[in-house]
Amino acid sequence: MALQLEFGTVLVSATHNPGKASEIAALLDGRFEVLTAGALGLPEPDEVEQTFVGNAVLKARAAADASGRIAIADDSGLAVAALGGAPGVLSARWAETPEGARDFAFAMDKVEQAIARTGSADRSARFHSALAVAWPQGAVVAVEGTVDGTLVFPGRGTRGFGYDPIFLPQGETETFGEMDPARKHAISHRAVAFAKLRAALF
Ligand code: ITT
Repeated sequence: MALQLEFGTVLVSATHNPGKASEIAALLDGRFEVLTAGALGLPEPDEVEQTFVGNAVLKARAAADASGRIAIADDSGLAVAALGGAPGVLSARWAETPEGARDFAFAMDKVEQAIARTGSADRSARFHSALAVAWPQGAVVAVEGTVDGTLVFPGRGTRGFGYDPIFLPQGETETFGEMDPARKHAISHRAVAFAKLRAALF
């Protein structure tokens, strides 16, 4: 039987990241009734996989099995060419300060300093988003989207979240931190992944 998502289905959004949660809600665009993992009090599983798809599947599976409902999860991050793809799946971890807080100004500085240490002039980077939909105790479907761009230092703009201020997508004049959210939703790694998911499931 083909896996399908009917409009109006109740979906659990497995993310605990508010920036991502609002982007996923915008992409789902009122088609589904969305419950959040936070509101349901679901635990955050350890992200132990080495790939975006592996971690997205792990998070969707955990949320679906714990809630008994179909769940959608995103695992994403920034891969910097001069750093051999880092921070990659560790993008959230690079934002952890010695005091245990999450601080993306700190993470963006860390990226800038790490690139400077390589001596490379290459500022190219790629955002990845893997989206996974899991049925409780059942199937899972995963897709991945990417967007290429250039890093700019210092970062620009206060919109979006995470590494958005330093990411200038190819062919654009504004960073993800500057551009209208609707524009980001049209071209982002998450939008590319979502289009694949829609083709597979809706
Ligand atoms: P969940 O696991 O609860 O979904 P998380 O923030 O821990 O939330 P990830 O492990 O996937 O999620 O971490 C990815 C990090 O990469 C995330 O914290 C962001 O800072 C960054 N990131 C992902 N997508 C981004 C985007 O569209 N714009 C800017 N930064 C992004």
